[in-house]
Amino acid sequence: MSAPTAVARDVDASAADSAFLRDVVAGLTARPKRLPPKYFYDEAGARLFEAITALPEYYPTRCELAILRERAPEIARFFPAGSALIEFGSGSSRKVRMLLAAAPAIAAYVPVDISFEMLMKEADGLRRDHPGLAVIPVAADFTRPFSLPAAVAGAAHVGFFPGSTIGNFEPHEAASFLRHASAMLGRGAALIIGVDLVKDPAVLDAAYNDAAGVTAEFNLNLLSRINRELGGDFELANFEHRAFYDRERRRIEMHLVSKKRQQAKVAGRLIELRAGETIHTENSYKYTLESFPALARDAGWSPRAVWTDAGGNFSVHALVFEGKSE
Ligand code: AVJ
Repeated sequence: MSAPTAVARDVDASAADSAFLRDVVAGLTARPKRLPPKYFYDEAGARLFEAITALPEYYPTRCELAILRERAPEIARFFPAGSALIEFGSGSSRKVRMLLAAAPAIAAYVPVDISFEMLMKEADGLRRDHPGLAVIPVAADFTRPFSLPAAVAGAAHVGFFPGSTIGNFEPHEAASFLRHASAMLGRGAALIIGVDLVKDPAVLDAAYNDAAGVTAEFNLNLLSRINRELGGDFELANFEHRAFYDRERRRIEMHLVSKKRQQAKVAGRLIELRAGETIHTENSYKYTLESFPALARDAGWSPRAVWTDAGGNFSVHALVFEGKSE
């Protein structure tokens, strides 16, 4: 397969801008106030997230990388010769590189991400390091249905969704994402997916309340982004980061807490906050080695394998879509 250079750009810049504006206005005028976590990742946010992954308290990235490194040959058995690997929310290509190194049979790599700049940069590097691989980036919001490039229509499809990004979805949204993914990848497809595990709440707490304050900066950057891109006037010093584990819901919640009664303007709209009122910016659901496969099964996938790190902190699952007759 030759390496196409064309890029499918599902989200044009202005459509993406207006979705951001719409979601911000809807979230800040709702009760309780909320903002979707997918907007954390502008350029500054993506950089801050990379810094989070290197923090001593933030175990998920290190644990997942260890699993991928050690288990790549076993994972590679799910990649048929000539298959296309589709990564949802590719960001930096560190993780996929471990799979590509162990699976020379992969013919095409389709990274899907909202950050166009990141996609282009990473694609160049991968083409250089894997001259035989067709790298076909798609700039799209993978939380909504999008179409696969025509160039991989005939290939076997394997999805890759690392990082426990699925933890950002409500369980019912996670199930509908998995159903969309099976419809898009098609009968016989596999999905390799990283899922963070339920564990000692103190460990979870520390991972989202790091001593260096990088997670706080990452959370607050959402308000900076609103200021920059939507002409907001949030005073960052008037907000603080809060993250805690809810044992019943098995999720980390992140909030921005208003330190005092205040007002802010966003796109000409007045937003009022009480002292102590919070903006809920993220949920990060944790699963068990039973609860995630059960969710996947309900969404039509057959769990085939699961790998964890030595400490049992993180899991990587292999699911197969056998495609029941409709
Ligand atoms: C990228 C969604 C997996 O939930 O751990 C890290 C994002 N938020 N620190 C996570 C995040 C705060 C991360 N995910």
